[in-house]
Amino acid sequence: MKTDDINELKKIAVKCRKNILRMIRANGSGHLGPAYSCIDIVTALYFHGMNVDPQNPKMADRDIFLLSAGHKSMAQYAALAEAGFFEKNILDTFGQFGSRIPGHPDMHKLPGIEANTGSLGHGLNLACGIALGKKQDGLGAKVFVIMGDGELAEGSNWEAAAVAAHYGLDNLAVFVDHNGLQISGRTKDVMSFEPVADHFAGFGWATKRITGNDMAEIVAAIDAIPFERGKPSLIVADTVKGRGFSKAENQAGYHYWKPSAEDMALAEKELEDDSAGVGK
Ligand SMILES: Cc1ncc(C[n+]2csc(CCOP(=O)(O)OP(=O)(O)O)c2C)c(N)n1
Ligand SMILES: [Mg+2]
Repeated sequence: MKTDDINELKKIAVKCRKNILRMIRANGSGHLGPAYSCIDIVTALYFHGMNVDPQNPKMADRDIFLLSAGHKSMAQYAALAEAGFFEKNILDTFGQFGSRIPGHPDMHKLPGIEANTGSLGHGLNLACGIALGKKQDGLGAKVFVIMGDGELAEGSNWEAAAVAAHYGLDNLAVFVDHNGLQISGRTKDVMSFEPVADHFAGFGWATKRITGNDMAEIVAAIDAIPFERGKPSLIVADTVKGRGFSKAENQAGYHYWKPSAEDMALAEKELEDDSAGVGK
C-alpha cells in the first residue's frame, strides 16, 4: 500500500477525489472545496508517510492522524476507503442517518478515525496530549494533524501551540491547509493570522512552507519531520481550495456544494480526462 513513487501518489489522489465525488453524488451535497484542498496531503500521509495498517487499525505503534478541520471529512474517508480500511460501498451512505461516515468524523463508527472532530480548534489540543503520551510510551509513533487556516481563529489553538513547544513534541507535525479562504470569504478579511509560520515559530515550532497540492513537495516535507530535534513541526501548505474542479478552485462559494447534475458530470469528467491536471 505504501509508495515513494510521486506519480503513483498523484494517481491515488485522483482516485481519492473520485471517492469524494461519489460521496457527494450519494448525499446530494458536501464540503467539496475543503476536501479537495487537502486531499493531496491526506493521500501522501496515508500512502507514503504514516505507519498505519488497515488490517490492524488499532496497532499499538501506529501513527495517529487527526483531521482537526473535521468538515473536510470526505478527504479522510476517501483515503481510508482507498487504503482498505472499509468497503467502498459505504461511501454511498455519506451523510445519511445512521451512516458510519457522517458529515464529521466519528471515532466510534469507523476504524482509522482517532477522534471526533468538526468543532474547530480542538484537534491540535488533542494531538498534544496524544503526542506526549506517545513520547512517554517510547514506541516512536508520530502524530499528524491537518488544520484549516480559518480554524486558526480559534484561540484554543494558540494554547496548544505553546504546550507543544513547551513539551518538545517533535513527534507532532501539523499541516495548515493554507488556502486563504474559510466558510464566508477570505481569511485575510474575516480573521487573519498572518504570517502563520512566524506565529508558530514564535512559540518555538520549526516551520516549513510548501505548495500543498504539489505531491513531491508534500512528500519531501513529510520525510523531513521532525524539522528540528526537540521542536514540533509546522507546515504551511499553500493550497487551492477546490483544487481539481475548475469551477470550484479558489471560490468561497464551493465551501459546501450542492451540485446540479451538469456540474457533477463536469467535475467527474475533469477527473476522468484529467483536464484539471491533478494526476499529472
Ligand atoms: C467552533 C466552530 N465554529 C464554526 C464552525 C463552522 N465552520 C465550519 S467550516 C468553517 C470554516 C473553516 O475554514 P478553514 O479552517 O479555512 O477550512 P477550509 O474550509 O478552508 O478547508 C467554519 C467557520 C465550526 N465547525 N466550528
Ligand atoms: Mg481555509
